[in-house]
Amino acid sequence: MVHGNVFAGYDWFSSRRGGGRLMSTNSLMGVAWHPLGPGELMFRAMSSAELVTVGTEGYPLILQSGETAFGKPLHDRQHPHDLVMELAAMYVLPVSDDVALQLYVALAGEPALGPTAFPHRISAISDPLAPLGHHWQDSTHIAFGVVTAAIFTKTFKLDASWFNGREPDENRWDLDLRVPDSYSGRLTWNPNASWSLQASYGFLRSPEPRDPDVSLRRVTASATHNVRQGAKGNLATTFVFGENIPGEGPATPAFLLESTWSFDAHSLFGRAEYVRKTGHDLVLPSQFDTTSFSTGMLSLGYLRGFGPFGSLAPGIGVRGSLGFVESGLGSFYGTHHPVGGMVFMQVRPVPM
Ligand SMILES: [Cu+2]
Repeated sequence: MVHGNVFAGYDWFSSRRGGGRLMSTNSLMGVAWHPLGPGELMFRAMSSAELVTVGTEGYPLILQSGETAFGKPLHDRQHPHDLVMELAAMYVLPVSDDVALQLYVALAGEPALGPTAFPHRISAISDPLAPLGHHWQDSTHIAFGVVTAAIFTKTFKLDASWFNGREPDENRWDLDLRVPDSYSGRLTWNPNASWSLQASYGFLRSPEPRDPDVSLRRVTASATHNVRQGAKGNLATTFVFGENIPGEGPATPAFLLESTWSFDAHSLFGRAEYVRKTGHDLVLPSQFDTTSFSTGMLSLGYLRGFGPFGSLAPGIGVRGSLGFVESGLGSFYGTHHPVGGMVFMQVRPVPM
């Protein structure tokens, strides 16, 4: 199976910390599987060209935080994803009609922590930009060194990981392997065909290279709802809560609600977020390092699809956003309501 999603367009945000540029967010994924012994062996690979099409400095996304560029922490920009997003093998072994075991080993891949990461979510499939809570909710989706063991039934899954909790560095073409030093556990419940819920906990040792002595605990919970509407319609919605509890400084929560509604050639999508970020996260002067601030963003977009042409479904879209910056932060942004806009093209495979 091959899957991918490519966006290209002009991305712009207002305010002192904003900016605009042409960029492309993208990913390509391949999965192959084969019976082996009493179970099934699967290989997964996922790659992104963002190291070239976004570049080291990231793309403008006001209030965003996380990872580094040119030796400095990034702020108000979203980092590119690594060339190798996933390189993993997985073995699934049924032990009865209802229960199976799973072992996942990845040079690059995701541990059992957080919801389905945003590049894989149907509720975000038409949105070219990352959520502000990425580093509170699903940023571990690229970890360099992961071992996960799982037991699952038709409705429940319990998985636990031992992994490298260090964020990817700014050299996006290599694998930043280290001895695994972090762990996580997750319980997922799919009560019926429409709902998927998970809760997870992780301990990330030394996630940020600029603060090697600071470790982080992360708690997440999420709910995803998906419903088909007629032959060509679909409504997918995700709610995510994530909280970072660092060894030093205040704990900060992040809430996200996003939805994509597709009908015939049209898609409407939206995202609402509230995240508390510290002065350290937003790279303010050091006296604000342990002060946390309320930030938020409302985004709405529309995508018009064309074709399909063979197995590819191109489209043209627009996206607008309105940010919320609390009063203590206003002087750094020069506004309490930064706005953003994007016009873009998308190419993805036709839905199965
Ligand atoms: Cu990411």
